[in-house]
Amino acid sequence: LQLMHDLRLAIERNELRLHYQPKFTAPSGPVSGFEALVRWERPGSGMLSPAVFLPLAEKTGLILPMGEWVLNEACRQLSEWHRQGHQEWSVAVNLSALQFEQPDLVEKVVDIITRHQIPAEKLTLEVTETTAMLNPDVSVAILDQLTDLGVKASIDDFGTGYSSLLYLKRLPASELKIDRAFINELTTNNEDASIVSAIIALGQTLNLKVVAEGVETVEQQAFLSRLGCDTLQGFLLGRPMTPAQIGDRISSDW
Ligand code: G
Ligand code: G
Ligand code: NA
Ligand code: MN
Repeated sequence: LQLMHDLRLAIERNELRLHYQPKFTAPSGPVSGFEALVRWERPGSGMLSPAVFLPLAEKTGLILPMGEWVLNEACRQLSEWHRQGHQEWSVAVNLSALQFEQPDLVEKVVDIITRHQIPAEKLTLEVTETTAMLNPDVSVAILDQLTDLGVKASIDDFGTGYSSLLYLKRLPASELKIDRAFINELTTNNEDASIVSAIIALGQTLNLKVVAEGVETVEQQAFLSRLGCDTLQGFLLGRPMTPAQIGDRISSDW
């Protein structure tokens, strides 16, 4: 309960932070963009992971103001990177189910990309497969509106939900993100290898870019690239980091 009280104040007290994890064009770059991942710098508790506070934020509805803060801050950061010359970079923001179905989502997105003057196609909204399939007809309608703006949609944690392929075909998404669970043992488990190659083939058939998350070894990197996976993300290539750390990487190896 104290946590809930503090979380309510975290936004106005400016205690939320975004870390950014790079996404690389397979096999080995360049960086195509970053996924924004929220953290809470709670006084006395250090940097809290979203695993600790997101469930509470969702249950209490605090995810709505928090999610709006995340979207705005990620777009602000992207506009800064664009001004620094990285116009090819995009940013991806995770949306919870409640956020995805809030009636004024599209209005808020328009507002924020206009405020920061970022090209709509440089913003990706990640929704999990489970969220997208909760109310598939509603999801199609929301994604249609976002796609009309030029914003991209990514189906996150793909393979862990219950997708109807009929709906997947109708969903105006531009990206499938293969869940980390299938990447872990990709190079040692034949079943995982088959599933991953089937997802990549499905993505190609449906004209979706395929992203693999949780890439931790060079063997996984090579395997995924050989199968035609478009984008790689994971600790091997880059951990979630602060904008300052990203600045250091730019001047050394990106
Ligand atoms: O960032 P990891 O570093 O710990 O993230 C843990 C989980 O929290 C992941 O499932 C991630 O998708 C989710 N997450 C991180 N940031 C956000 C956010 O801003 N909004 C939502 N809805 N989920 C997020
Ligand atoms: O998919 P989600 O949005 O659920 O993923 C974000 C979470 O994944 C964050 O907690 C991030 O720290 C974690 N993550 C990112 N790359 C890797 C990786 O290579 N290995 C593992 N185990 N976790 C990762
Ligand atoms: Na995600
Ligand atoms: Mn994921």
